[in-house]
Amino acid sequence: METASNGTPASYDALIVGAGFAGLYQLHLLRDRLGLKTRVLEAADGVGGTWYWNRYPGARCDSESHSYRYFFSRELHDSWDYSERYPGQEEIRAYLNHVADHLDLRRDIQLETRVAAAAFDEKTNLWTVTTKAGERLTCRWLITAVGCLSSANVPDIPGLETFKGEWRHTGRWPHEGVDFAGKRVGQVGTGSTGIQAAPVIAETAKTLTVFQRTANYSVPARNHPLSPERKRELTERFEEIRDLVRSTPNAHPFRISADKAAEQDAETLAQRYEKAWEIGGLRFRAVFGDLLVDKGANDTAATFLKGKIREIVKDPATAAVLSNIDHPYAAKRPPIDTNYFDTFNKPHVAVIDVRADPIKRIVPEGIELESGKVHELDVIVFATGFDAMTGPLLAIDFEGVGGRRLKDDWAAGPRTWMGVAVPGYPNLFTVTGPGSPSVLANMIVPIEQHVEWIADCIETMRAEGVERIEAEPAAAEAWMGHVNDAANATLLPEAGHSWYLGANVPGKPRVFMPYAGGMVRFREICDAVSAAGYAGFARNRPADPEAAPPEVLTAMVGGAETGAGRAEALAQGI
Ligand code: N01
Repeated sequence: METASNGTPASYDALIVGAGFAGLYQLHLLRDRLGLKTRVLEAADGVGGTWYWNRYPGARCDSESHSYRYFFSRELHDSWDYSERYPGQEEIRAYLNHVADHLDLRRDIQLETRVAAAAFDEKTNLWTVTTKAGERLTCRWLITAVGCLSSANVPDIPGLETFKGEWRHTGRWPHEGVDFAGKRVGQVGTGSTGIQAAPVIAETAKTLTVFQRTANYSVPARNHPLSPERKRELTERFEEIRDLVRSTPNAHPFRISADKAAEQDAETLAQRYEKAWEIGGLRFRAVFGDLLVDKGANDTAATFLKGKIREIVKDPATAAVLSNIDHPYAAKRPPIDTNYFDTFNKPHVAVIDVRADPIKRIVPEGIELESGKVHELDVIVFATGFDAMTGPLLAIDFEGVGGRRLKDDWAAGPRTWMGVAVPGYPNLFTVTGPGSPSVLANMIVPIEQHVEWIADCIETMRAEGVERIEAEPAAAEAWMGHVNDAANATLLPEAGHSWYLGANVPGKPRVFMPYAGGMVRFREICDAVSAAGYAGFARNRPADPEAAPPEVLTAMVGGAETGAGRAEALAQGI
């Protein structure tokens, strides 16, 4: 590999930050299809992105394995089999290592390289990227593939530094694992991660105490090994599965029913929910089409799921704490589990309601609550989530035109054009940035779509001699307005403590960040924008603060039209 020498930054056509699903595919397209001199900069010492870092007990993907893989190449597809209905962390990491080898990507990936800053030079239209180690590299095109959930959120609880035991965050889990045998373990957090981790931690811990602030729904995953016949069938049906995930709003390999819960009688509801519970997984969400737009409809699912908790958990007081859920089903990302609620039937497992008696501080012996009660612990596991979507981008000090800083520009919330471009930061592309469907969809599908759209855009700019492309401010304004409308047409904002809104990080602006209008609609909008000559982008000139929002967007998302029909259409992504 080339390195900087004599103080002159090494120069590239394109630099990509991150070697997860997005970064690997972006490298392949830019290097192997466009012929660009490209390098990936990755903080970790291996590829895998989120699947490199999240090695906590029970880490497994909630998307089914036949949909959680690249679809751009039949040959690549046929070179790999997953072994279970849902792929585990180790297996996904092995898959991504396989991809890196299969496509000969490693020679252009620079590991153990954390990007600290990036500055755009208006004279040359080049970015200069500075790594934490002080290396400088320049490029024309800068692509962030940093993931949505990669900045660990360790809560600022006073006294953590005094704790005598060991503490860990699930998103920064040590490679050698954590030995819970004979230990008193406290777990803070009951999101998707905590719900996966608790049953596995309980297998070896002496005691497990789960500190729950917000009770959560969960549906059994019903994971199982895939038989050789099933694997063969999934390989043979590649095209069908690919077309299905690309044609459904949430990019999962199943369709959302058009039936409405609100129109069913009690018996039908019970039958349909019971069947969906038996099938398990995120498919539960798709059993009726109105669950996320109609509170009455949602209540029927919520009542069923709370009833299941009370059925499974034997101790009524424990069941009451676990089922005391304050938000509509799936308004927060719905977890799926393996034996989560049943774990609380074990005599050495307990749940503590820290909304009723909040965590006051951490003391050398463990966790102290406001009531003065101290839970003595040897290990604390923080399953407390991430500074989602904006966190990984703001961890880089981006300097755009005229010395502007991204952290200032986004002080009141992120501003992007379609989640992929930011006004004031030319030639920067953000794969699954804020305003993209990303986390509301099966991530692989938006990732492939963004990466391909970005490669097509760069290819077109090069063919047309464009050295600078920048989102117009009005396009970003209009887009964020549409992102907001799409969220407000659903019940999603009703979970006021959700990370979709940034509410889990104290001081973070409350802005609904992912695009809830659906992956199908999103793809159509992106395609229309490029077909219209990259509408909403200034090319070879500074952005125009007076420019109108792109007509193509206004035409596709409508004006001030409101009402149930529009709400339902906007909510098709859920
Ligand atoms: O994080 P979360 P996560 N005191 O933010 C609690 C993806 N994922 O890591 O709700 C006490 O959802 C917090 O409580 P509250 C998936 O998209 C995917 O679980 O803020 N508690 C909550 O219970 C998911 O949504 C997969 O009141 C505190 C928990 O910690 C996303 O990652 C698997 C606290 C955090 O839940 C994030 O999930 C796992 C405090 N100070 C995750 N601070 C797969 O598909 C926070 N909490 C594999």
